Amino acid sequence: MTFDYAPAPESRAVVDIAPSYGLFIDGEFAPASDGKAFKTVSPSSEEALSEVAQASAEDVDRAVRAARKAFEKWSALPGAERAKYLFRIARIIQERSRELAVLESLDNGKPIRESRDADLPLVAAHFFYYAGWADKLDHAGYGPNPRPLGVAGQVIPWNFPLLMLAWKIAPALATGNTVVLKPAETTPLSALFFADICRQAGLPKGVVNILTGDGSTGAALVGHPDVDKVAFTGSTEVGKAIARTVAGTDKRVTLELGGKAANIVFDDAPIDQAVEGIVNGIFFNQGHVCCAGSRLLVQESVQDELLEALKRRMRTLRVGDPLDKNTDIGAINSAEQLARITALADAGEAEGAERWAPDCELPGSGYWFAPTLFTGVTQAHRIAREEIFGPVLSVLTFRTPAEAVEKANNTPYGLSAGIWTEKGSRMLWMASKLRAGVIWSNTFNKFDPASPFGGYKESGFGREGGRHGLEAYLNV
Ligand code: TAP
Repeated sequence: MTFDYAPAPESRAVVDIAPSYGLFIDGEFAPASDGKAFKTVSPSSEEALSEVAQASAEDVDRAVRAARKAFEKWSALPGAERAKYLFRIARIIQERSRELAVLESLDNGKPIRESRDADLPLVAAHFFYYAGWADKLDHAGYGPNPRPLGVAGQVIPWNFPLLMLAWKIAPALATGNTVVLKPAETTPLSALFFADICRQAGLPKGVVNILTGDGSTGAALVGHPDVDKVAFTGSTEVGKAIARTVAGTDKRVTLELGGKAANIVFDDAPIDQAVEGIVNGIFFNQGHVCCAGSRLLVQESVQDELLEALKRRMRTLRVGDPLDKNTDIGAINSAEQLARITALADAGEAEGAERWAPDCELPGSGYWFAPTLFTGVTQAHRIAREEIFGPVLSVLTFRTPAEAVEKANNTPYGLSAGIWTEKGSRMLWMASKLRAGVIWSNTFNKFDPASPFGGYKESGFGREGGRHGLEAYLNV
């Protein structure tokens, strides 16, 4: 199937999606052992893009054995040799980034502007960054001769398919581990294209194995006795189930789970800049972001001014075709996720919060949700407590910094937070009080491969990114 996108001729790009894909095990694509397969659908059109294999427990076993066999040679390679492969992969990703960006937007529903300008550059940067570490592990602060763990079983979600893959695979390979990765059921394609990139880069067979499938494939991978390390990003619910599976085994585990971040605006904040940060915080990637600024905490004295400016800005947001470069908000990833967002937004209204959304026409087919704002939200409301993982913002107010801290921390999660103020001393004081792994000030959703990312409380444990991200894959 050939997709031609872009309204402007200069941005024309093409991606070829095969009608079907096998599992990528030991350097080869092969059908599932029991022949099972499922369709992956474009959320913006509901059209099937391709059919991918559904890995069985037997396939998981085959992939883990391939990774185990490859581990012997891969872990014995000098770091500088492993680095060459990672640099090569990073460069191929850059060369193929337009193709990959279109693919990601088709399979996930995210706007091409985001996949092109955010996801893909960050994916390449992650591989470049960890390539640089591969021959310097002795200097990472973990003492001489840190050793790889072995075979890493990695399970990732659908919100940033290729970026989550990069966060998992780049540090694992740099440190000498081999991997078996399962992408989310609704977004398998970019991981399969990545498998092709591994072949293009001449990566030795079995170092990277990609198993498409559903939760049962993930569960089989996590529970496989020969997996040494489990790395998971996804919901807190599944994260807890995985923690139970690995409890009492010698597997190492890192979990990156949900969030309910507070974006806190003080009365001295530059309002226009804060509005941009709020919009980016909750509407970037349709709000399918674990660190989304889904609770806006605004100081009471500027509430009216801020909300007026925010609504004005929200009226300019364009919802629609992910492949249109003018689109700000793309499609919701699946019918299931749309139903979840709809149910929580309805609960907000039923519990007495006031719902507002700009007039915007939504496309006829596909899964869509208008950018939505709730005011009059109390801490008891479900929309203030539960992760919505969609373009829905809950607005709460505060009077004093202490009250802001108390409300921001009043959540079982602790992944991220944002602070908008002119006062440096207040930024630092707030940052010391907020129980969140990542805190942005006068910006939001800023990522850098050199910076560790991870949560407090039910947002999980372990860090990805930066020097800290190496530790998750090393015996130190
Ligand atoms: P999940 O339903 O947890 O799915 C994540 C992955 O786990 C998918 O590949 C899924 O397969 C698989 N899975 C499902 N059940 C499993 C089981 N019993 N054992 C092992 N694997 C299993 O989450 P999601 O809906 O894809 O993603 C949304 C959630 O991820 C949100 O809560 C969000 O906050 C969180 N998230 C967190 C972060 C970080 S960095 N903290 C980043 C992104 C997303 P299927 O696709 O077949 O269900």
